[in-house]
Amino acid sequence: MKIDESQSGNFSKEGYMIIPDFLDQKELSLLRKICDVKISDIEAEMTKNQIKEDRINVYGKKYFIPNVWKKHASLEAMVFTKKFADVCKMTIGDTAFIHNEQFVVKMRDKDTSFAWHQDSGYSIQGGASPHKPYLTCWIALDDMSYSNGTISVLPFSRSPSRDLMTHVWDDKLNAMVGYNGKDPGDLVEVPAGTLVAFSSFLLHKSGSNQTDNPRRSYFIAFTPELFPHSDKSKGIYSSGEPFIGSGEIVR
Ligand SMILES: O=C(O)CCC(=O)C(=O)O
Repeated sequence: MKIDESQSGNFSKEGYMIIPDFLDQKELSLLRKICDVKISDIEAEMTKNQIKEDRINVYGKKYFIPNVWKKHASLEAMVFTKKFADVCKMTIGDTAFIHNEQFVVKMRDKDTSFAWHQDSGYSIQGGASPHKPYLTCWIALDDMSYSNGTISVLPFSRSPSRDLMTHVWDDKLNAMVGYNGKDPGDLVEVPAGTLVAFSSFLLHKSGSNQTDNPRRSYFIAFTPELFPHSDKSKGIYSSGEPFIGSGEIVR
């Protein structure tokens, strides 16, 4: 994996950077395998309980699978590595905590798109207090294209703001919406193993999967500070495990 200055420059200027071949074949296979086992477990549980929907999971259509690294030593070992630390250092600095983590899986379905949003917009909706931007690492586990619902980004230079923006809940879209402008954004069509590292203040969206293959991504976010809920009595909003301190991996 190589991160050069133009990539980190793009992060500070435009809010994101793309790192090809971030995962090697072994890491890619590991993540795909863990993801597929989790999908089978969720489907088996839903079948047992005779339900088609469980929170935001919809049987055969979309799955959000959080906090997996905590249960898989091999995944934890893959996350707590120099390359994730390097990405954090180049983007949010020498201190980083895990903010959240999940697999996002979309099967063929027209309702698997996400409207324009900043990840921090969802954090605020979820009860977080205003915070410094954190880093989202979105990793393609399958080749990503328009057809299978890849993400699009709206670079900072074309965005109405580089700061936290007001999001509005849209009942029809069943989503938070942070941008209604005309810019279609830049489609991110990348091969499996690519990392798209972006600021939680970067507007992005994603399409629906119109293919017959699952579209899997792995998402892990790192925050430079532990920020609280806006209701302070609820404590820290982030997942919160220390990742790097003074530039060094904490464990
Ligand atoms: O389609 C995806 O994987 C991206 C979803 C997304 O935008 C998000 O989880 O913030």
